[in-house]
Amino acid sequence: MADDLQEYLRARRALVDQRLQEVVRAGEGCPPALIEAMSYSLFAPGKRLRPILVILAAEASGGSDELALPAACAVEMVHTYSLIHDDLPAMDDDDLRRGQPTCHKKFGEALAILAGDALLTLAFQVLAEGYPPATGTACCRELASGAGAAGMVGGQVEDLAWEREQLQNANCKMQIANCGQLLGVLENIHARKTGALFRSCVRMGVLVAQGERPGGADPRTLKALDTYGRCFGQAFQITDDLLDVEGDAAQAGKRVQKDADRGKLTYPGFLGVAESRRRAEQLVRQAGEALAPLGRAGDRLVALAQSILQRNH
Ligand code: GRG
Repeated sequence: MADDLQEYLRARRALVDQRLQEVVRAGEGCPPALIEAMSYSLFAPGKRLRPILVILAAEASGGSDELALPAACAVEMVHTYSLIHDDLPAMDDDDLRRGQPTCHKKFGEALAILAGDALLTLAFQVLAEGYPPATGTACCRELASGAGAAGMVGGQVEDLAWEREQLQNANCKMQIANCGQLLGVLENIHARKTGALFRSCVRMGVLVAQGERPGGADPRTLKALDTYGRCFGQAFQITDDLLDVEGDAAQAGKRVQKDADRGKLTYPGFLGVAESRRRAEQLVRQAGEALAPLGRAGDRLVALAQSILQRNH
C-alpha cells in the first residue's frame, strides 16, 4: 500500500497543479505582478495534502477525482492565502516557507497581503463556477465556515492572543495548568486554526460526490468523514509541532525550533515528545476506525492518515 499511495499522491498532485495553473491563468484583467505573487506561493513545493483529502473523500463517497478538482483547488488556494498572511511580520514573521523566501520577503508586504486576498476570493469563484448550484452553494458554505471566523481565522486570533499573553505574563501558563485547562485550550485553538480546514476538505469531498442526490449527501458518510477529518487534523498538528522540535529546516522548508522561543502552546511543550507521538498514533487509529462504515472505499484515506506519522516536512 505504501508504494501504491506514493504513486497515487504523485499523480493527484500533478492533476491539482495542472488545474491550479489553468485557474490562475484565467484571471483576465489581473495585474501581472499580482499573478506572479499568487503563483510564487501557490506553486512553491507544498504537499497538497488538503486537495488530496478532498479528492480521496470524493472517491470514497462514490465520486471521481475530476469532480473533486474545483473544490480541491479552492481549498489549496485558501490554505496558501493563510500561509502568506501567517508569515507576515504582524503575525508569525517568517522568512522561509515551502523552501523559499516568504511572499512578503520576495514581493513586499502590500503585494503579499493582496496576493493572499486574491487567492481567498478566487477560491469561492472557482467553487461557484465549478459545480451546479446546490453543490456549489453547499461547498461555499462549508469552505467559508472552515476557513472563517469560527474556523481557521478564529483559531489564528486565539493563537496570537495566547502567544501575546504568554510573553506578557510568564505565569499565565502555570495558572491555567493548575486549573487543569491547558490541554483543552491547546486542543480548542488547533481544532480551529488547523483542524477546521481539514474537516472542510473531507466534507466537501462528500458534498461534490453526493450533493446533487435527492435529499443531498448521506449523513452517515458525512459523519464518518467528519470524524476522520477531526482526528486527522489533530494528528497532523501534533506531528507539525513535533517537526518544530525534532525537524530540520532544510527538509521542512520552514524555520524550526521557533515555537518554544515564542511561548507558543504546543503538544510537545505541554505533553512531552513521547506522549505527543503516542497521542498522534492514537488519533490516526481513531481516524481509521471512523471510516469502518465505508469498507474498502476508505483504504487510501486510512493509508494517508498513517503516512503523516512518518512525515519529515
Ligand atoms: C492567517 C487566517 C490565517 C490563518 C493562519 C494555517 C495557519 C493559520 C497558519 C500556518 C501556521 C502553521 C505552521 C500552522 C500549523 C499547521 C499548518 C497549517 C502547517 C502548514 O501546512 P502543510 O504542512 O503545508 O500542509 P504545505 O506547505 O505542505 O501545504
